[in-house]
Amino acid sequence: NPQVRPCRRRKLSSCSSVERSDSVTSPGAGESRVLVLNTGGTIGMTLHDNVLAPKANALVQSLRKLPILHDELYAQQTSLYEYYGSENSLVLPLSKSNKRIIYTIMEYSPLLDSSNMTTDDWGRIGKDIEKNYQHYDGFVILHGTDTMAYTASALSFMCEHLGKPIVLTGSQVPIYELKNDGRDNLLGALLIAGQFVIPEVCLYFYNKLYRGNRVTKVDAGSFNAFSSPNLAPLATAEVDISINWDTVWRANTTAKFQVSTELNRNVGLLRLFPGITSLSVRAFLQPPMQGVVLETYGSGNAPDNRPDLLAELKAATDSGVIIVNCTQCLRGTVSASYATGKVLMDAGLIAGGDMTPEAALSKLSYVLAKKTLDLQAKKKMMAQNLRGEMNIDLEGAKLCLSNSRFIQIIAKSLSISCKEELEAIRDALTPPLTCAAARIGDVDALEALKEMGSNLCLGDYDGRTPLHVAACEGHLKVVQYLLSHGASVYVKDRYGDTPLSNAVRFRHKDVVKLLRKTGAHFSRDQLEEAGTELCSLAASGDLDGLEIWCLAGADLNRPGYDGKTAVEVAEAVNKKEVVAFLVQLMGKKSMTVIAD
Ligand code: ASN
Repeated sequence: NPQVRPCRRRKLSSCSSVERSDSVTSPGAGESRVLVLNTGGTIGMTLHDNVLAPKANALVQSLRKLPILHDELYAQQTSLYEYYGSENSLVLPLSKSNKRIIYTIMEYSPLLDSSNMTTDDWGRIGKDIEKNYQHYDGFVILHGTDTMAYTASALSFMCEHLGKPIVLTGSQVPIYELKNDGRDNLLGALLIAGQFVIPEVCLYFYNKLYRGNRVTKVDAGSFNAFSSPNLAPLATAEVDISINWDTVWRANTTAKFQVSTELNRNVGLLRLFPGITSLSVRAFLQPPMQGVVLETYGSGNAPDNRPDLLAELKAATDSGVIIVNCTQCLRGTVSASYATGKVLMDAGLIAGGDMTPEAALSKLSYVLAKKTLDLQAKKKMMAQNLRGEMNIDLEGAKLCLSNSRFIQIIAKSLSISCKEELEAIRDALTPPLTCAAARIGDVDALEALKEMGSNLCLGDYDGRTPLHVAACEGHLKVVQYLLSHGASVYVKDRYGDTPLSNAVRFRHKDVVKLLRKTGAHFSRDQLEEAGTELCSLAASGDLDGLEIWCLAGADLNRPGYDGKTAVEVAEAVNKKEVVAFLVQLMGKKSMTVIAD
């Protein structure tokens, strides 16, 4: 019952100035919500009989006592526990950018050492994110380091049309020990997931944020345990958090987020070594095997003087097994530059580019499970860059300074020569130009700016992106264009507004519909406050306003501040046409829910 839920905002504003401490957020400062899925790993382990094993129901209690990871005073003053109905919600101290990150920990049972994880565990994580997607701004997954690169890769493929950050992290030393890396890793992951709309499955470790499907564990003992050999980090968190927005992958879609938990288990990794017998290769490739990552030498080479071996590989690809060629080297890509590499292409292998074996394996598992695709389509998909897991020619897909003639000309006239200054000019000029184009509905201008290398997702000094502007103006075509070029429906401007709230405010129904289709939604607080807004629209007979709020996802039965619903208010003021309209809207809505 929404009536009995304590209202945190009212409580906060009713604090006297004496009660208020510096740690209480100033009015208008944003709050964001992060869901932490604790799956296990060293971060929450303790010693039992001299070996480390996960300890259940201990993490939240221990975090509560750490001031850098929980602000108890703020929690008390804002009735945090009552509001979220659980003791598992914690709040970080105010961030540098004046943000409060409230995080809720969902602990798995049993907690696992990641060496014990299977594809079923990936499915569970995926489902939990899907279930809670609308309620949180970002997600952190606490996970053991041993198989974190596999889980991160798998989730990157399973999460289709992702629009919010998912950050995996863990530690090499338990958080309960005096000197550990768990606190820093958790804090960094929360700050990123709660403050930046990076629509990727990422891995955060030792001050760096990596694309999840690019990492591999390279050190069993050091805090610096992961490497992303073929892609620079997406962000570094040192004195400040600095995001490399040019590298961030974008979904380019108007489709809603969904998680595909279907995975094919008949996949495997086979590493070539000098003298490998054709017998063991044949045994490995036997049914039910359907997909194999062959880890080859150097730039994708195998012996070209071993017809026995090549015949086994060819027989397998002829019978429908997909074999992907990845290099054993930590860094670099496969290419058919040697005769010893070309023979593998002739045997029907697919070039895996610079994919890590972890990424190639989980991609195979994801692609092979696609029931609607035939073998040819699956092979084609394996060769495509689905989530930034392999390098392709990035022209046009990435902001590229060398392409940006317009910005270069300006830089030249200002006598600017170094890369950093050039980038600063580009970042300063891009948002006003793209926002101006969005304001007048000029898709061609946006296209031209994009061709020149401009990132259409950057926000201006108020954090307003071209999508916010187009949503205000009701330019449906521009909204469509921006969404299919990577714009995010979840970005909030400095006032906390999303493109959806802008489109509702200016009543652009078609834009609201398209944003909703893409997965945009109001926050929990906005939905709770919608009751009062609906009542006032009902009282003034504003049918148009009621319809747009309904399209935007408001619950027409939600009561206003005095406990009355919009229908009751309309009845009280004798607005029969409003009552009829609301009843009709509610009927339509329940029908679409059934159809969905
Ligand atoms: N064995 C542990 C795990 O993967 C290692 C760690 O988390 N550092 O769960």
